[in-house]
Amino acid sequence: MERTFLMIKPDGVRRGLVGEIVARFERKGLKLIALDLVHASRETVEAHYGVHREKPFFAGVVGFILSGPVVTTVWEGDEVIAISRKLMGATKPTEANPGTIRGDYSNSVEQNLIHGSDSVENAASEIALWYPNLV
Ligand code: D4T
Repeated sequence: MERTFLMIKPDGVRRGLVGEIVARFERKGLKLIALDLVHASRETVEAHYGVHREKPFFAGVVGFILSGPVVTTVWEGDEVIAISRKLMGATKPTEANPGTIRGDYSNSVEQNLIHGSDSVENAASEIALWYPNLV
């Protein structure tokens, strides 16, 4: 059974979209196994976006994630990584289809409401980073 790490970013919390976003994954039939509202530490967020350390948007995205509380979650299900990325929609606002979370609610590449693991390897390392005690 596959697992993924999904995080509702500060814009989603500020805009009151937590329930709406969580509901979409629940209705799809994915199983929620962890959920927390947290003020993340800089150390954790920099590690989370570590692969983007050299990118021009690195400081901006880290600062944005630190700008308010986030909702961290872990989900389980067959093909949960690919399914949840479909429900999220593309990163670029011009490519996020209507009916997806980003397509329906975001017009910003940075303030795009949600993060989701994009591979089995990244899901494992992100779950280990945010939920070191989850077995
Ligand atoms: P995350 O990792 O947040 O789920 O986003 P994606 O997987 O959809 O997109 P990504 O890895 O390409 O980008 C990581 C993160 O950086 C922000 N970002 C991205 C940004 O602020 N400016 C940019 O130009 C890009 C490409 C948004 C997501």
